[in-house]
Amino acid sequence: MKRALITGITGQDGAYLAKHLLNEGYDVYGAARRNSNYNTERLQILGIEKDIKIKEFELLEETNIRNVVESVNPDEVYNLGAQSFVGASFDTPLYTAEVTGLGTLRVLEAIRTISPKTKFYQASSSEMFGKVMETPQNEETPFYPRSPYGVAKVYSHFITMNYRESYDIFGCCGILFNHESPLRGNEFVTKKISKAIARIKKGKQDQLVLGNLEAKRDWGFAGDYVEAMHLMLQAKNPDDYVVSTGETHSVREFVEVTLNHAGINFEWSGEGVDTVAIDKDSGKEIVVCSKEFYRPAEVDLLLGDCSKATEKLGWKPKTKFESLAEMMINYELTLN
Ligand code: NAP
Ligand code: F7E
Repeated sequence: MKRALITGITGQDGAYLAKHLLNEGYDVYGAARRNSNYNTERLQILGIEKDIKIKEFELLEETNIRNVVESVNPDEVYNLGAQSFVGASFDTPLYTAEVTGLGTLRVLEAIRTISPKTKFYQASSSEMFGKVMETPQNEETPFYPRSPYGVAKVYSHFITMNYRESYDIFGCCGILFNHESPLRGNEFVTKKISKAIARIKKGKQDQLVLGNLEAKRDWGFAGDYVEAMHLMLQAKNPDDYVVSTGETHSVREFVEVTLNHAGINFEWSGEGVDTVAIDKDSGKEIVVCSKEFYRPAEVDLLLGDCSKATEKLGWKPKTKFESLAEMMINYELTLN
């Protein structure tokens, strides 16, 4: 039985990856921060909480990381732990660099010195492309990050490549484009939209306040993407791969599809920060914009080319944009 250690087990991807690895017959260890409690809500929702062995873990603590790697002695480490919210990284740039950047190095150093045969997956991000140098973006596209988060991920990406080239560590970077699900954190825009629109539909909330509606993202389903993470560590040689859907849609389109699925009759009015969506039945402004949710520097357009992952790993996205939005709003509508 193979042993996997997942950092960030309590996050969206940690939960889906753990479920996938359990299905593949793995012994799964979850590395999690303990505040007063472990936050195992997503593992509970997927019904796998009891199948995961939790290890107390903090990406800022070198000794703790070493102890966890030594005690688990994993065949594979998936480093998903990070301060992953781009917006917050502008307010906490040093903390983000420590966790999302140097945290990766701490894990790699533990592997290099304690268990160099352990395979390592790094959660790289399309945010590294930032102000994109070409479209679509692939593994050869130069990076131009636009946030402290993106910069920290570029560091983690290159340090993983460097440990592969310097010490022969089996390290792979998955350059994953945005991926969403009903388990997405509440602050990310797709979850914020689906949650608020379901509440508006049920009469529990009046308005949804957003930032830049024109930003475009290549949005896929997290459940599909964790399969690519696993496949990367099963390949003969370590390498880096883009994981994406090959479609791009704006935040505005996500709002539109979600309102349509919720059965809300609406029309847009105004431009830029003055844009509003009006409920045609009630005449109320149900979506408005505010500068509060704009970022100091924006990533305007992301569109991935995952042909290398398809060709070399046999991976393909299964869930399209509309089905993803439908899955998310349906989940929210069924909640109380
Ligand atoms: P997420 O839901 O925000 O989960 C992040 C995880 O990291 C949580 O389990 C969190 O634990 C943990 N964590 C945060 N700070 C930590 C620290 N100091 N020490 C140990 N653990 C810490 O993120 P996700 O969407 O699942 O994404 C997984 C990874 O992929 C992240 O590295 C993210 O940056 C990257 N990524 C995500 C996407 C995407 O679209 N989802 C795309 C590309 C790359 P708590 O529960 O204790 O906060
Ligand atoms: O924003 C715009 C915002 O926060 C998407 C992380 O998983 O994917 C994620 O980063 C877009 C941006 O995701 C609001 O300005 C408008 O253009 O959902 P998001 P993100 O920044 O793309 C990458 C690949 C990661 O690696 C990250 O970890 O939506 N937007 N209005 C808004 N965004 C938010 N959050 N809230 C708004 O009100």
